[in-house]
Order: sequence, then C-alpha cells, then structure tokens
Amino acid sequence: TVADLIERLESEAAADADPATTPDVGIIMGSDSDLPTMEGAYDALRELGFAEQTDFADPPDARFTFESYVVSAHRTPELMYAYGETAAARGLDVIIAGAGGKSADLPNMTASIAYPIPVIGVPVQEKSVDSVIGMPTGAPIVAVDAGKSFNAGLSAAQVLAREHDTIAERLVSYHEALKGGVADVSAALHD
Ligand code: RP5
Repeated sequence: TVADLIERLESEAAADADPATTPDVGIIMGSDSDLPTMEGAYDALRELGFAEQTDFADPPDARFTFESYVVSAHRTPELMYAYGETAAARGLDVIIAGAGGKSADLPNMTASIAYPIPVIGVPVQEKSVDSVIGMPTGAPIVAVDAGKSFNAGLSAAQVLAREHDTIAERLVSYHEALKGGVADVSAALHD
C-alpha cells in the first residue's frame, strides 16, 4: 500500500546508511504508462556503469546506482511528499522525474519538495513541456525536451561527476565515442 511505501522510505531515511551503499540517482514517474519514455534514463545510466538498486538494504555490487519508483502527484500526493522529503536523508544526489499530459506536476512539485537536490524533469508528451519547465522564479527545475529521458540520465551523471572522477571519466569516454561515431559516418560519405 501507499502507507507501506511511505513507511519504507521513512525508515530508510532514518537508517543513516553509508552513502556509498545508497542509490545515487532516483528515477520517478507519474504512471507506469510513462515507463517506455523513461527507459532512456535507465539506458544512459546503465551505459555509464550505474546498476539498478531494488533493495535499499542490499546494494548491488556497483559503486554507482539508481532506483526507480512510480509516484503520482495526483493519485498519491502523500507518497510524492515522502519521496521528496526523504530524498536527502536516503542519500540521493539527483532525481529524474517524468510525467505527461496536462497534469504533469510530479517533476515540478518534487523539485520544490526535495530542494536543494536537483530535479531533472522529463516531459513525457510534447504537450506537457510548458507544464514541466514552467516553474516560478526561485523554484528551479532543470528539464530536457519532451521524451529525451536518455539525456536526463546523462545530465544526472554530470551532476554526480562534479564529485566523482570515475563518472567524469566515463562521461568523457562516452562523448569521445559519440564524436567517433559522427566522424565515421562523415568519412563514409567520402568513400
Ligand atoms: C500523468 O498522467 C502521468 O505521468 C502520465 O503521463 C499521465 C497518464 O497516466 P495514466 O492514465 O496512463 O496512468 O500524471
């Protein structure tokens, strides 16, 4: 139940776990129907060596991890509050939040509740772009273009790279590979 999930988040927040064992990135989305769009964030983080952590008390054998939850701003507002309020104590460094439609409030609300933890908003449908990026002065959110959840994963890693050289190096390698891909395509045009 929602009450069970909230209790779980609160007890994890109270556990004072070693930050090296807690999820670094939290991926949340308003509905499981958002999952196909949000897969890009999982893909980007996996590509950079992050593993999915499904059990807070039993971290996978990887230094950098992410977790994911379905949290609806409208169906489960109390869960959204609990997730945002416990984020720092649970060791999260950055949150990627996706929602769609005209009621895409999850990224924005979470940005305010979890502040100052950065939230990267992913509009799940084009029509929700204004909703996700339209935050009032003083309540910031970083957002990617509609559906670009892969870039949200890379941006989350960039936040962590400020503190972790390993991630910075993986991002540089990823970027070098991108350059190589463009160069290969360009060279092939002249063959
Ligand atoms: C939003 O409403 C969700 O993030 C989703 O994009 C949309 C529709 O959700 P479902 O009706 O498919 O559950 O809040």
